[in-house]
Amino acid sequence: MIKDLKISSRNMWLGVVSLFGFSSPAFATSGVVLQSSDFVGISFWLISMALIASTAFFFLERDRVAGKWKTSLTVSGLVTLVAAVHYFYMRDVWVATGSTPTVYRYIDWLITVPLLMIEFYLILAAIAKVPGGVFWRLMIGTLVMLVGGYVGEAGYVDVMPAFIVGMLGWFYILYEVFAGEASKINAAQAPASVQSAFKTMRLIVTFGWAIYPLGYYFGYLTGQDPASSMKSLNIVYNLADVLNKIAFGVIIWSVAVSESEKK
Ligand SMILES: *C/C=C(C)/C=C/C=C(C)/C=C/C1=C(C)CCCC1(C)C
Repeated sequence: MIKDLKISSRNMWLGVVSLFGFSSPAFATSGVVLQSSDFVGISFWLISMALIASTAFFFLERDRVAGKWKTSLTVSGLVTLVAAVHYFYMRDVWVATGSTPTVYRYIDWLITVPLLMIEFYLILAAIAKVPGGVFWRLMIGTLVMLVGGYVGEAGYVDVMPAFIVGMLGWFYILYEVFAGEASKINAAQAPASVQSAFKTMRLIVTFGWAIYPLGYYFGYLTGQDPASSMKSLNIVYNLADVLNKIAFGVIIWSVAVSESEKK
């Protein structure tokens, strides 16, 4: 009896679908529809759908990989799921009011960025013994980066000093994955496929993540008029999310599949 309650990937996915099914009517209440000229709004729509599809994909593909990789795929699916729900709200704010959904954006990042950092830890933990300090240092870097960004974008602190604090948090993460303990464990103990995934993941954290401070720069630091700078800000953040949430998950999926099929 009890063992029938075991949660399979398929049941997990059915749960998610029903969640979306029940909650979606609530999002159509603003009364304003998407305009064909609203390219930022269109990007919110496209990406919210891509995030749902990715969530289904990562959860279903759990069945295909070896046990020690399943958590990594679950976490990838959670990242895209949490982001999808936030995109529904952000999309409505943008389409209905034309204003930047800063609070939803940062609540999303506050959950998804730590989950992405956990992925680094998990892919190493699948193949080696990793001290907890690695995990905490990645978390501290994340918090400094996001709190810096938020107090700047929400107007609590001048945009420039807030930006600098955020950059320092990001550099600290880069230090950990390129020169710190995480990178040493990877170089010393990981099999070739994990090493190459780790390297690709850290390139994403370097170049993919660099798109966000660029978005902030175009949004707040160029002195353009706010109507057009808010368009650039949102389109840049949206495109960055495709790479850093969906592509990042696909990389993990591909190493998990290739390591699982190895005999
Ligand atoms: C899924 C969401 C992700 C991966 C978000 C990442 C966000 C960043 C890397 C943000 C970085 C920022 C700085 C490095 C400086 C300050 C401004 C931020 C917060 C945009």
